[in-house]
Amino acid sequence: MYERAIVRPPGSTFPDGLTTIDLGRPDLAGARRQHQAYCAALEGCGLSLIRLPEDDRYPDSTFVEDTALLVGGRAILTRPGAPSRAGEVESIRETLCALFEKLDPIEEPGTVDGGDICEAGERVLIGISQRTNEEGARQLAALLAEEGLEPRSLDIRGRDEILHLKSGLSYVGRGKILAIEALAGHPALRDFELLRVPASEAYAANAILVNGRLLIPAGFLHTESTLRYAGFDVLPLEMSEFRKMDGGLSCLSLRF
Ligand code: CIR
Repeated sequence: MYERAIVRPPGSTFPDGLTTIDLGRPDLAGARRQHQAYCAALEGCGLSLIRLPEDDRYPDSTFVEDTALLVGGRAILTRPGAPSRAGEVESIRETLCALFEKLDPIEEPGTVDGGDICEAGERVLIGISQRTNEEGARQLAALLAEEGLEPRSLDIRGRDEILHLKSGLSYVGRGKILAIEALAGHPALRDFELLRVPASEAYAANAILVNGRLLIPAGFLHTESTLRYAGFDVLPLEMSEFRKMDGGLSCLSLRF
């Protein structure tokens, strides 16, 4: 069960952030409304929120997930792979220092984006991507092993359709992984039961399980009905403005 989450609303520079997707410029007011609804949904799932102030120095800083991994009572500070996002870790460090006794950094030349880390019970899937390099994955795996977790890596560098590992899969509890077809056969996903997301709904592969409710992006009806049929308590949320910036539901919070 999660008790808390760290969030940061999109600042006024949000539309200037990084993106690889051709869906147009995001509407800032719309993004802020969607962020408020996202926060309300987390609160509705019983979380109390730590709301960081907007940080206009970093257009992508609303995607707090990429800056840290909170696991086993410790915080691992990442080292984001995109140069424009490097300063975001400093921007959240003080908050994490106040919350966690142990802070471990990923060190140069390693790079890791939190979006490439998928916690899946006793296992942790690590995507080696355009943002997370092999050295970063190696350092992260060593820290996770100290916590008794089993790291498994997946090289997604050839998969241009996804920015991060979790753009293409999510752990949804009870041994189940929601994944796009392109990842579904990967050997690292052995022992998991797979729920497949069709290519036309690939964005819906990023979902978050929060205290028994499964938050999914709204508008992906096939995936939504598959999940409902499988017995999930599904809560769809509008994410259109974050999608334009390659962001999904998991990216918008650090839950612990
Ligand atoms: C970026 O390119 O870094 C941001 N525009 C999107 C980051 C999304 N984060 C995530 O998937 N964890």
